[in-house]
Amino acid sequence: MIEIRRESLEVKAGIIGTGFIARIHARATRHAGARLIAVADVNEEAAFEAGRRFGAELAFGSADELIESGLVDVVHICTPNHLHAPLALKAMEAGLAVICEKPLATDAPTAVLMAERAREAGLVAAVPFAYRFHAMVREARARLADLGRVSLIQGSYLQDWLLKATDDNWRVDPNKGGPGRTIGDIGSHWFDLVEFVTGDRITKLCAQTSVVVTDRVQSGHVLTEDLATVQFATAAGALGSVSVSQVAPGRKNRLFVEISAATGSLAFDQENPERLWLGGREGSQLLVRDPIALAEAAAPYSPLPAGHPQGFHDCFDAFVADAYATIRGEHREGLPTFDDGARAARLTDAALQSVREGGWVTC
Ligand code: SOE
Repeated sequence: MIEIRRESLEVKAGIIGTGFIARIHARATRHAGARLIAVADVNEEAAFEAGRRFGAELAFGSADELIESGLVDVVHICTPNHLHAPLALKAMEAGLAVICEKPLATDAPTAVLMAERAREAGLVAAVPFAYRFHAMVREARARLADLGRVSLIQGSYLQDWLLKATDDNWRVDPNKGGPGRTIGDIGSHWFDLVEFVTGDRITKLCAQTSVVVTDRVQSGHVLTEDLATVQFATAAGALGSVSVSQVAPGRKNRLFVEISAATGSLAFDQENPERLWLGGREGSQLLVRDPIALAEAAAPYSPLPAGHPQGFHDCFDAFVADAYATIRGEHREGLPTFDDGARAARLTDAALQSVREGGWVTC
């Protein structure tokens, strides 16, 4: 018999926040073999209820108590956006690794400062651009490297959960969500994915935004955009465009990216993540996820055998597992860090500047 000494493997995690995404984080901590020590919320009762549901050991009535408890190695920040920066900075001051939801901050300079602090302190600081962890996204990244010069990058990220005037959320309020709602909340995922898969950088963009539901029953007059269209150009000379919307009837969480390169095209659809479209002049095919057919870089993100569909939970679990492996000192390719969070915040700021001033903005 060999004893498995869990203490040496276990990351001790705390979660700040109790909503939908906090639950996803909690599940991923357990999947990664971590100990979920505590959940914190301004409402102690809510922390207690969520803590019980998530399988945590303790509940705190404030984030500060958790950060200062000395009981955790890492905090997951799953609060409304305006609290990301103060809480992440405080946690890093306390020497903790941080996993902070996107957008990292509600403006780019603050996000850059957070990334600097993480680097100076030598702490693991990650942002859940979790869609990077779909096996077929890794496959697209590996294949694109052999397809020659990228000419066109296009797609969309469409949802409908804010379609009606009766739909509401703290994200609608610029004081809590930040000035760029749809761009920061979901456009950030799209931009991150495109820069990750292509290894290229958007260098200038031109954006338009629209508030479609001008007045909402709860939050009243709306100031943040329901949808945006963004045109852009990249350092390597590709052109692109993306539409993002939270008021597109029937679209729930459809992040779609299509990339045309010299000798082939690729298309990934987050709602259909088991397949990758491989476009070719001499014929196109749909590649179905199968660990034995995947690139070396993609196979580790395909834990289930072919025919056993993977999805959102799997990519989120893989993100958290890689973040924890990095905390243990291992290297994981493609972990989205605070630098990537700051990059997405910069693109959001550039899009808003473009709308304000009209025309192209370098970024
Ligand atoms: C709501 O738009 C939301 O939950 C985003 O905040 C997430 O980042 C995205 O993954 C799904 O949609």
